Amino acid sequence: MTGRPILAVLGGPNLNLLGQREPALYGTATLTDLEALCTRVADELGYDIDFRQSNHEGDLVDFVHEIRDTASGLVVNAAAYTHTSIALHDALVTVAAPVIEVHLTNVHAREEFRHVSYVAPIAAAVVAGFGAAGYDFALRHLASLDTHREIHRVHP
Ligand code: CA2
Repeated sequence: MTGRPILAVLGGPNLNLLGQREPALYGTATLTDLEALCTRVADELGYDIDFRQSNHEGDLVDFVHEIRDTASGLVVNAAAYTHTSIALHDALVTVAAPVIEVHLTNVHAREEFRHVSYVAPIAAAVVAGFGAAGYDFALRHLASLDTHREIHRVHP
């Protein structure tokens, strides 16, 4: 492999509004802040980040296809599509690397329709309710699951 291995982060609909609306629920960090956090953590762990967000279900499916054979791990916050998308579920099944489902909020303490997840059955772990810190935890866990990690690392 040339260059550093990649951890992918996928965000679903309305996450582009982070920091602009509903700060009491979703916090004050913007999507750009979240990307910066993920980039910093991944860099510390010896990875590059491929960070994407889309409001469109098919785009999310296409992104999963793009990274399914190349990423060393995937963090996915599919937002509302978590609770509805069989198409995204079917795409995530094909990802070779571990997938971690992340939610900023504790979806289990919210409306009942948010208790259902089509992502969770294929996820190695689920993180909910830790805000932006959940992305930090998820990336570190993905790195710990990466059996090629010692080969990737340039510095001990
Ligand atoms: O808690 C999470 O991370 C969610 O995935 C966020 C989704 C929601 O549909 C899920 O049930 C749980 C919502 C995405 C963010 O939507 C915003 C709406 C307005 C302002 C800021 C963000």
